[in-house]
Amino acid sequence: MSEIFKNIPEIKYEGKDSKNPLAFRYYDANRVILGKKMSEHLPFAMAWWHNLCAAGTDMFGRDTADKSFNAEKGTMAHAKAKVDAGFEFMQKLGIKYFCFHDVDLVPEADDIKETNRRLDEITDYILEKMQGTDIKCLWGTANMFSNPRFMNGAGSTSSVDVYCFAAAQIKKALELTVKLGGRGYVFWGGREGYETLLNTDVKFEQENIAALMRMAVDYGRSIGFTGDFYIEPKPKEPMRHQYDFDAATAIGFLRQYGLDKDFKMNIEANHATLAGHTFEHELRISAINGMLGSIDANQGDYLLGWDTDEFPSDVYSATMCMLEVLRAGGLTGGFNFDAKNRRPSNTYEDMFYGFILGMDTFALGLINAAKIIEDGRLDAFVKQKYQSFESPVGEKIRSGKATLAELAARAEEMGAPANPASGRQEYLLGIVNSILFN
Ligand code: XUL
Ligand code: CO
Repeated sequence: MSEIFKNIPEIKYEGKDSKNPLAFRYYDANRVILGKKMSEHLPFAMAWWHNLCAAGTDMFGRDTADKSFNAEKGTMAHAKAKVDAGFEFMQKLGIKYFCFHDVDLVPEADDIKETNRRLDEITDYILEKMQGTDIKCLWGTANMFSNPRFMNGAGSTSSVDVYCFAAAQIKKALELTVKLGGRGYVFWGGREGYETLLNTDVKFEQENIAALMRMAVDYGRSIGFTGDFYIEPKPKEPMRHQYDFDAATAIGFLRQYGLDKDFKMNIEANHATLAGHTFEHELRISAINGMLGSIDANQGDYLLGWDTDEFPSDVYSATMCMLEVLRAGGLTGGFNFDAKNRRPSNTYEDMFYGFILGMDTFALGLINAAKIIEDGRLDAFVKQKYQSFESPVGEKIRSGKATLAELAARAEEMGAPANPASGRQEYLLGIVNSILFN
């Protein structure tokens, strides 16, 4: 098999002073931080769709990049060329995981039996390529949003036939995920939402989505899938209202339908900001509910109201993310670069620059977050902020033993309480800056 990225060497760590564009300045796989190697803290993944499929087409113009990898697009030869390109790419960067949608792997045929045959063939080929490497699948998923049949949704569709088709795709994608050793299985509800209540029965649709997820869990467990199912929340785009608006909404939904034991969140940075939250807010909400599973590592543009899927470069945001991840004890999933090059960044080198940028940004985030934890001032401040609850009445409240009447009696006896102590936000932000830019 011939090399595809001929001019690109293996990307190595060269340290912060390196001017070599094809080297890491901060991501040093073997460097130990808080007792674990960077590569263990940061299980990075390549998104098949952006990296090997998307070539720059947008609403106003066609492809700018060549992702044919020397094969004719739309053929199985091209599907295999993408596997070759993907493995060469991951190996040159030291990436150990990939994520896929069914239709990223092969061209979809008119007959699902033929599509599934193609999927069997390509995953046999991927398995072959995996041998002798330590590359594995992070998660798989079924694309239930691109084909026109899903215009009214998949689990939320008005057509029972489309619902069955979605079930067939999930069944196959689960089998492939198991075959490729996947850690997780994702539901991103791209079309699971609505444009107007005038034509929508929200309760009916949500019940059907939950039923489909329940069937997916039952089937997954029956074929030996022991990983996590994930919901990837997103508030809007493509739909005006999406049911998995944010982590809190998705967690409430999972609890309502008894799916919370099998599911966790796959939090995407750009989806968080579209929901009007910070990335770290979504991570915190997931973590405190025991549902922080995996991360789609990208970033949005604060000036634009849609999902731009940029490679992460915001070190501050990555630091806040890694603080949440470290405090949660790590991820059972990983960091999937659900990110694409900007349309004019259209060469093979740019594909590597995107990943080098993202990996270095998260390495810096990890280094900084570890320093913030070791410094201890932020944690100490938060602990001390709630200290008044360590009193006898505070402990009674915390252990659920207090009554409203008893607290009211205490308040009446006490008179007006003093204002709580300062929140010291500017002081704390200063600490973060001093640690980041020492
Ligand atoms: C879309 C998105 C998807 C999911 C997988 O915004 O993030 O690519 O990650 O379907
Ligand atoms: Co995503």
